[in-house]
Formats: sequence, structure tokens, C-alpha cells
Amino acid sequence: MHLITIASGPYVNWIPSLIENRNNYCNKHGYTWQITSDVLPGVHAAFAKIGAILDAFKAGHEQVFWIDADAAITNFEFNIKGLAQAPFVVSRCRTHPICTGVFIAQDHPVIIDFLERMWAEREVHQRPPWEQGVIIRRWNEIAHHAIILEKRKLNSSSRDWQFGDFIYHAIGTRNPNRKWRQLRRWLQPRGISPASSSSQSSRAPC
Ligand SMILES: [Mn+2]
Repeated sequence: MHLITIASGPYVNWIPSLIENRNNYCNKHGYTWQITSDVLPGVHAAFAKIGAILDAFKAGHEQVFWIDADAAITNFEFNIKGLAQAPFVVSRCRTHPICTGVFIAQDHPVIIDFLERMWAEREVHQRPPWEQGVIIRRWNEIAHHAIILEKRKLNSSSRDWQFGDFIYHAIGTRNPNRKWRQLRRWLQPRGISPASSSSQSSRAPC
């Protein structure tokens, strides 16, 4: 399993905390990880995940665990491998059929073909909801190779996160500073990394 997060633009301020969060988890379970800041010009970071995942497959990784930069692992004991029971594993979302902020993708011909076609069209998918919208619209192309989990199994948020859940995903705002405050407010009192310093928070642009 290879974990990938893209932290570009305002999210570069979060990188020290993201490294701590991802590294602690992956060390525990023997997984590899990368946090990437580089995205191609004209490609939104949300869509850039598609290219980063394809690159990881080309580099020989068989299973990729994608986590957005605005999501933190909050249960280090939970082993994501137990959920990797289909080539594509994602969770439900409160407001959409799925949320592509956290998912598992496997080096499977159907998934690679699906992602490669999306990536080839990247210039036309540079508006919200970016890659999530494309995957929802074309879901029938991968449905037979995909599992949609109940939301909190993979992707809890401020509306439903409970102690013991695997992931906290700061949703409900596109403002990075607000997302960061959301993560701090929920996780710090519970002693969960990433715990930001106030300087990091103040450096994030509004
Ligand atoms: Mn997100």
C-alpha cells in the first residue's frame, strides 16, 4: 500500500503536520507514502491526484491509498488494507453519491484505463467538483470493480466523526484556513496529530 497526498498552494503550510500524520501511520503498518507539492500548471490540486496515482502505478505500486491534504488519519491502529477488497474503494458522502477525498485504487486494467482517460481530458475538468464529478458521472464504467463503503468506515467529517474513526476530513468549506481550524479544533483536544502551531494557521491565506 502506497499513501499519497498532494499539498500544494496554501496547503504547503500543512506539510510538516501531514508528514507526521502520514509517516506515523505508514511506519506502523509498513506502508510507503509520498506528499507531493508539484502540480502541472493549469491543473487543480484536486484533479492532480489522478496523475499522481497513475505515476505511482507506473512506479510499481499496486495499491494506492489516496488522502486529501484536508484529511487526517485519526486511528493509527486501523489497517486500511482490510478495506482494499476491490480495485476501487471509496465511501459515501453526505451530499454526493461518493466522496473522492479518500479512496483506495488498485493497479487493475479497468481502473488504470478509467484514470488514464480522465487524465487525458484534464484540461476540461478544471472546475468544481473536479475529479469527483467526473468519477460520479462515469461511475458505471467502474461499478463492477468498485465498492462504496458507509461513510464513517473511510471518510468521517465534522458532521459525523467519532473517536475511533479512521479519518477526519475537513469539509464544508473550501477555505484552507477554516479547514485547518476545523482540524485543530477537533483533533487537538483529543491528542491526535496533526496538531498545528498557531504560526502555521496564521500563514495560511484566507
Ligand atoms: Mn478534501
